[in-house]
Amino acid sequence: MQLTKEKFTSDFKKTLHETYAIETRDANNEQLFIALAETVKAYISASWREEREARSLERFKIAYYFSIEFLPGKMLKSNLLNLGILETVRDSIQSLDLEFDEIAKTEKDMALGNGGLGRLASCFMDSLASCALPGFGNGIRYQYGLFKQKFVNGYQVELPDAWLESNDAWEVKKLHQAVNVSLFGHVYLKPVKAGSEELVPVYENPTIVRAVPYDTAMVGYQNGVVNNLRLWDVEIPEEEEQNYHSIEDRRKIQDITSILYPDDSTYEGRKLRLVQEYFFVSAGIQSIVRDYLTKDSPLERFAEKVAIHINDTHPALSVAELMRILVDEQKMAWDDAWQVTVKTMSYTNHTIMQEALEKWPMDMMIDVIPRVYQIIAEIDARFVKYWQGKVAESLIWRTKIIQNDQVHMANLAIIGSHSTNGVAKIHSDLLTNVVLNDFYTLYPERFNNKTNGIALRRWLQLANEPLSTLLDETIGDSWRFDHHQLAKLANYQDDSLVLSGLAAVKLKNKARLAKYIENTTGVIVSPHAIFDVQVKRLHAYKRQLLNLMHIIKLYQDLKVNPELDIEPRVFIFGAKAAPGYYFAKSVIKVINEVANLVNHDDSIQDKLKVVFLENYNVTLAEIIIPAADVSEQISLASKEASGTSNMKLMANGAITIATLDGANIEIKEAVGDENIIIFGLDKDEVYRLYGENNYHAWAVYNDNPDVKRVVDAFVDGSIPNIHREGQEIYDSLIKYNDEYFVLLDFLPYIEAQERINALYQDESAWQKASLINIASGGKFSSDDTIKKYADEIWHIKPTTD
Ligand code: 26Q
Repeated sequence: MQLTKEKFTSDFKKTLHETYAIETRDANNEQLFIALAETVKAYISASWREEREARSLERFKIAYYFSIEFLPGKMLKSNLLNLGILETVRDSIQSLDLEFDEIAKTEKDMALGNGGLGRLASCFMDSLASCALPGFGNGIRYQYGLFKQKFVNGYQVELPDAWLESNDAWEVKKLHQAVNVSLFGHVYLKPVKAGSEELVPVYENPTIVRAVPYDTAMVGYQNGVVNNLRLWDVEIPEEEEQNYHSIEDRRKIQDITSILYPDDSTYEGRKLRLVQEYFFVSAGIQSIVRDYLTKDSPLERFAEKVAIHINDTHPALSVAELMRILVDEQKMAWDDAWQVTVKTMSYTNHTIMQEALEKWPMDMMIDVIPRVYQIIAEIDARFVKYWQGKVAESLIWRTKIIQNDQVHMANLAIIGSHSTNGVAKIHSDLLTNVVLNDFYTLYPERFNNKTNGIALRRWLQLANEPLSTLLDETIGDSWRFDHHQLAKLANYQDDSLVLSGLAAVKLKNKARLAKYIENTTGVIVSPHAIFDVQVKRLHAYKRQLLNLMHIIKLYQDLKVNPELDIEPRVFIFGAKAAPGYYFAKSVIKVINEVANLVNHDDSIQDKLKVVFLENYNVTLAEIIIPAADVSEQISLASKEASGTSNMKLMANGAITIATLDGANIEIKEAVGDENIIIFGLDKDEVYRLYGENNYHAWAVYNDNPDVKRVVDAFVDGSIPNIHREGQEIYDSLIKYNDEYFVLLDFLPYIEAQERINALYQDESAWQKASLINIASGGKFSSDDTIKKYADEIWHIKPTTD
């Protein structure tokens, strides 16, 4: 948009007067932020309205991205960047003698997600708008986002994240677009009239709640497009007020949108979670159908105008809910409704971990959503009938939706949609060849891969301004619009000026992180040391433990030989553990205690520092990632579906040390073997080990003194201040036979770390590798990913074409 500094300054002052009746000099940063956000929101709203009108007239096909998590982080800078007014606003604020960055910092992170899956949804929201694609988000407006993490005595403690306390500056409540959602009670079918064959469902004693949408604008990158993220809040409907007398009754309703479940990669079959899933699915689909019905098109053609995407199985009830609305409410014949539903729905799988696959007890479903359960049972019965006689009976029993009184949500999503995709090549291959092979036999045409991507606008332009400026100076600024242009940087791989420029940028980012580390932990680190980063949720399969064991080994080696020739390194961790995940919490505690030990030991001459930063979130990621030299992507091969921090880190010039897992494999293809450090078992070896069933962790431990010395450190008292945690880790490796083959990959990992050390010591070789990584970052832009979803799955087109 066009905006002069003067116009902005006057709009901003006016908002401040109207909101708080104060002058800029009397306002605190929170007030300044709200006024700033309100001013910007007014600019956005104008295009938002125009956009809606234009779209409803032309009736583009729209994709709705249903996700139980969104993780946008802060939105001020990204909105300003995308509106094209970041510099103007910065200038204006500076001229008012205010600190723009300090004001921006007061915005609360919108953390309505756990990790990769939620952040991916938000990168996709940015890319949809930036590619002018009509794609809208649908989710839950949680009162509390993901818990805030604190360390007390080295232990993780969880605190509530009341992000709405100072009100979300960006949302707009749309009361008039509220819908009712029906839960619990009983349902039976009765003939429409006596003697009729046609049956209608009769609901007895349902609990009716009101779903109220809050819309947040998703601004496209300098293209005038504004999409919508619709999050649903729960209220008690006015007409039901008389049924809710006690605070307890009201609380039960409010609970529906109160908290985000803090689990990641595990399935927790809690009733409230099922209620949440149905709540946002039903509200979303009702509002889509209602919109559609205002445009007098027959429902048979619904899928020509609407695509609904199921982000992991959490919104898989969409299949049954759309069937319910079409059949029960719109009186469509079952077979016609089924055709429409399958054409409308598509599904992404984000994990192959068995313990993450959602299965709901039949009884719980009958209790919470009785009519929807009946519909799922009918879908299942028809599925069985359809395949009988066509394929082996055993195959049908393995793929049906309801098995042993449990509803398998992935089965529902696959059977009820026309597309199932994995999130990296290896992951999609494992789905078709192993995990979902039975479904692949039934529906080979439904399976495809869509490798994840990241919003480079946030992860490069916003998070790494020094690098962005250097890129502008070196290759021009076209990369800001077309990420493939980043490849031009490769032409400068032997240009010593560019290489030293990159080194200077990295040093600057590391100095900023060093300051943050000192301010938050008191630990002083040198920006000249290697910054070795592992940031992601804490999970056994991601193997933070392997990283820790390398640190312990370095420490032991330095104690024996303080003159050991290693580059000084700072190991930086950021990770939250699910509150009930004891093993993960023990790993955090032990890392913190190793940090304590190492950071206070003068004898190792600052060659080793360890910091575990509290409360890893989007904002912290924006500080850590640009400062990383080394990116740790060390999951057990086959376990990490894709990973996305791997992409963010390489695009910011970090060298990846990785197993052949997830998107690491595609990063290796993009940067070339010499610009990434690969080690460890590959997926075939892992599967072979599973098949042979003769892995003996104890033997690896016992036969190898290097392994033994490190593992013993968990129990022999050499790490002070740990209690049962050391024993728990020891037992996971030795007593429970090392489920994630940490010991098998340990020595290859040490050797790979030695390659990292040697490469870093060759400064120009390191810089060159770093440059090639940045130049290859464009291949992981979520713009490309989302265009493939648009073309190949949703069949939606840019509105600007
Ligand atoms: C399920 C039931 C009850 C409560 C919570 C959950 C739950 C919540 C979140 C289960 C799983 C998740 C999140 C999964 C996730 O983030 N997966 C990651 O998705 C990324 C984006 O595709 C991939 O890059 C990662 O590899 C994958 O681990």
